[in-house]
Amino acid sequence: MTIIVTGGAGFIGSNFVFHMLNKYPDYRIICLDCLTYAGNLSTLEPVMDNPNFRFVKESITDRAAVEKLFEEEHPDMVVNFAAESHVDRSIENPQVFLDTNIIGTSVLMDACRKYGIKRYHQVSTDEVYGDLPLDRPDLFFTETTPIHTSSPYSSSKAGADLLVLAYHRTYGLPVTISRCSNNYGPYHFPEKLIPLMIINALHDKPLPVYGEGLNVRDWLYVEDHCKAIDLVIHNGRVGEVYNIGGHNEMRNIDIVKLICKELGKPESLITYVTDRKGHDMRYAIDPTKIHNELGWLPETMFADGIKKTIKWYLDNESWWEPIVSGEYQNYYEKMYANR
Ligand code: NAD
Ligand code: TDX
Repeated sequence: MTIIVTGGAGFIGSNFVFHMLNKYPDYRIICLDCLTYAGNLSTLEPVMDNPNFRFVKESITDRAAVEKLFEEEHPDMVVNFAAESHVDRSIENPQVFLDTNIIGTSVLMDACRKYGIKRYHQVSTDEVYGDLPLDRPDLFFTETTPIHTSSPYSSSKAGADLLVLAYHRTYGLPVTISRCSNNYGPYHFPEKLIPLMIINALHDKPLPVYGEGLNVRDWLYVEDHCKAIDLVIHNGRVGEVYNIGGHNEMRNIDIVKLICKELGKPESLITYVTDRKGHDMRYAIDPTKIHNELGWLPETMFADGIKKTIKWYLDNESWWEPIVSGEYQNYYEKMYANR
């Protein structure tokens, strides 16, 4: 089995590469990643010398490069993680989100049509369903909840999902889609809530909470997401969407307070800043379908996962320090200067 994993130098993709190489020693895993600001080759260092692993630095939007890779490797599957993934960046500059997330997806699927594929899997997000009101804790996203996006990021992901389903119906491409809630864990880029708060707290810097911090996210430990995708690509039904989430809803402010407590830092570091434009209030996944059909259940409780994650950031400063001290610093100044 040969699998192209796009975006494998990013947060979830790299965790998925490790999971697959560990679990299937006879699989060949090809990581296709153009290394944007969010891609980090040092993350993949532990597997670079593995004979079953190959890294290819190309963009999923580059048709010629993608076709060349298909000709060389004859993949059985493509699992597409490659994306622009940060909502705040999409509000500043939507264009690259459309290029990568929509056009890139179509380029990959065109290659799958041209060369043949057993499975094309699209890694999508619960954000395509929009948000839920805070006063209706009884409501959850199911696979039939209408697409109703809020940000350029989620709109680009929704556009890609619709294209994937259209390629299935029109061309019979054997596709699956998974829509997951917020992930956390090792190798999470420090522009996202949890790693940003951990690293700021370690530096005794202000902890910028958007609005009142009451927005709710449904957090899933990244390994549980990888296991779910593994099940979907092997046993999921072609043409189907699977929601992935762990009923682990938390308010942002409670997460930030928990991080302060775990690190022994004062809550006085918390600073309320101008809210994100179009900020989604609550995400909450109903994972009944993947549980009933594929037997998936999350294994890591948030209380344990957040401790493991904080410990990972404490133990792996050499991974995040170059990010925080380099170009990302310019981004940080720009995004938070006038908030
Ligand atoms: P990330 O930003 O950490 O990583 C994205 C990776 O894609 C990087 O390695 C980057 O270099 C690569 N990439 C970007 N543009 C590319 C291109 N044109 N060609 C090749 N590679 C390119 O993202 P992540 O958080 O790991 O998310 C991975 C996927 O999972 C995304 O599709 C995202 O929408 C989805 N998702 C993420 C979450 C979450 O909580 N992080 C939740 C649900 C779904
Ligand atoms: O500094 C911050 N302060 C803050 O209050 C940041 C970076 C975020 N927040 C809030 C905004 C959100 O309500 O925390 C919450 C989580 O924010 P992000 O980490 O940016 O994640 P989110 O916008 O929920 O999107 C994430 O989950 C779904 C991923 O980035 C997406 O790629 C995924 O599809």
